[in-house]
Order: sequence, then structure tokens, then C-alpha cells
Amino acid sequence: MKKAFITGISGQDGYHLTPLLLSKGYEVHGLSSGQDRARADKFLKSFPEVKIHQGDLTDFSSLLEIISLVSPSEIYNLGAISFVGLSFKQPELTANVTGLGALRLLEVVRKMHAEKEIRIYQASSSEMFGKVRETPQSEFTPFHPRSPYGVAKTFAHYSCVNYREAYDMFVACGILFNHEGEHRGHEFVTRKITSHVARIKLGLIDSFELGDLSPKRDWGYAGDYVDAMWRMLQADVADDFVIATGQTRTVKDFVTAALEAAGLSIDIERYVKFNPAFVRPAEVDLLVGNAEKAKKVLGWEPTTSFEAMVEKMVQNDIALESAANKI
Ligand code: GDR
Repeated sequence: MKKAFITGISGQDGYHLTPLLLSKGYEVHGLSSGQDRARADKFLKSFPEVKIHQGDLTDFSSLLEIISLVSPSEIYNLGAISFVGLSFKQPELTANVTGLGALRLLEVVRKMHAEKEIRIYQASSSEMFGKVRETPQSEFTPFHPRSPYGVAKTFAHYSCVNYREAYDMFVACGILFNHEGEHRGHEFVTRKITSHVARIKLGLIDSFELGDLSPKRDWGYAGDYVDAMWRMLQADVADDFVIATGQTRTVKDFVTAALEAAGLSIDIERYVKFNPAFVRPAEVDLLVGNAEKAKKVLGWEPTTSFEAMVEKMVQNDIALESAANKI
């Protein structure tokens, strides 16, 4: 039986990747930091067959012990300080977890002399493109990160490329553009919008606050994107792949789509108030990816439309808010 080890398993992508791997017959193991017990317990309610190990991406010896014990054939490094806004407030922690964490995993595999036995997936990010040098962005587009998060992801990405080249390790990097869904954390703008729109729909609030509505993002559905991760580790050769929809929309467009999905009027001024506290010191203005290589080499294509994804998120939040407020 194939074994997979997933860092950050209780985050959004873990909720999508875990059932995919279980359906393919994998034994699934996950990493959870000591302070994350509540999140791990919640995750285990959904997936009781998964084995969760206490450790941390900032702690080499815990990683070495767990990975030696599990002896996985595939590692998915999804663990990170993943909220760009937080990375400006805690840059050093971000560098340690998001950047050095990936390097520690690579070193663990090397110290185990398991370079030929373990394949690694690294969650690289479109945030590495930052102040974009060309549009759309592909595997050939130079990086110009605009946040401590983007800088840390770029360090992790190049560490993976380096270990691939220096030690002939199978390390695949998925340069994933924004991907959303019903398991998205509430700090990210899409879930913030859908959960607040749901509350407006139910009459619980009149309006909510956002920062800049003009940034453009290439938003896909997380359920589609984890399939690309798995495909990368089944390929003949380890490589880098952009995973995106090829369409870009503003934050304002997302608000409009969410209001429409809830059956509310598209009166953005009425429902959304500006709060400068949500504006970042440096912004990524435009992201749109070219995923042609993933289509050609991996046979991967997104299957969920933007409208279907927003609809799914809004209806999920209306159901959750209704239940929580006994409506
Ligand atoms: P992002 O996602 O930074 O693109 O990174 P996020 O949803 O946080 O922001 C998207 C855009 O919305 C603008 N924005 C706001 N954002 C938040 N969170 N809250 C607000 O109130 C708000 N108002 C406007 C932001 O400024 C930004 O332009 C995500 C993360 O999942 C990363 O981990 C991942 O690597 C990348 O996507 C690809």
C-alpha cells in the first residue's frame, strides 16, 4: 500500500487531497503542530482513518523521527504560514515555517538516504510572481515577490529546484494560483466575502469591511487543484508546473458574483465598506496563469467554473450560518 505524508493536512488543501488519496488506496499520514490540536481533532472527525503525528516544520528532529517512522513514498508539503497579510506582521516566523520548513523536509529525506524512495510535492505559489514581469505567468516568468510570504515561498521553491539538480531527488513544484472552496479559511478574501454575504442574506448583518477591491486574481477550485498535485508525483520526471484557470477577476468581481449567488442586489457600496487596515504594504495587482504545460504533460485541466465555485461557497456558508444561528 502506498503511503503519503502531508504537512499542513488540516488546512484547506488537506481537506481536498486526503479524500483523493484515500480513494486511490493510500495510507494517509499528516503532520500537526502541538498547538494545532483543535484543528487536528476537527480534521480527524472527517477522516478518522488518517494518522496524525505531532511535530513541526520548524523542528528538524521531529520531522526526521516522524518521516523515518512513517516511511512514506510521497510527501506533500502543504504546511505554511499561508496568509499573505499575516506574513507582513510576522516575517521571521513566515521565513522559518514557509521557507526553511521546506528545506528541512528536503534535508530529512537526504539524511535518511531516501532520495530514490520518497517523492516530494512542494506547494509553490503564484505569489512568487508578485509584481509580474509578464502576463499571463508561466513556468518561465521571472519571480518578483511582494511580501515576506512570497519571498519565503521563492526560497522554498529554489531550494527544491536545487535539491532536484544537486541530488537527483524527485521534487515537483506546483506553482498554484489562488484556489478556493468551502474549506477555505475565513481570513482569505473569498471566504470572507462568501461568509459575510451569507450573513447579509440571512439578515444577521447589513455590511462588512474589505480593503482594496481592485487586485486581480486567477481563482480556481481547490478540489481541482489537489488532483494536479497528485499527478505531478506520478509523472516520469519531476518538474515545475503552473496550475491556474487562465482567467482573472478583481476582488470586486468576486463580491458581485457572491451577491448574485445569494440572490441579493449588486449594490456594492451598500454592502461593502472600505477599511484601510486590510490594505497591504505592497500589493500584487494582477495574477493570471498559463497552465498549458500541466495540460500537455499531466493531462490536467480545471473542471469547476468560477461561477460554480462561488455558488458552492455561498450556499455552503448560508447553510452553515443558518445552522449556527438556528434560522
Ligand atoms: P492572496 O489571497 O494574498 O492572493 O494569497 P487573499 O485572499 O488573502 O487576498 C486576495 C486579494 O484580496 C485583497 N483584499 C483582501 N484580502 C483579505 N484577505 N482580506 C480583505 O479584507 C481584503 N480586501 C482586499 C488582498 O489585498 C489581495 O489582493 C492566496 C493565499 O492562499 C496564498 O497562501 C497563496 O499562495 C496565494 O493565494 C496563491
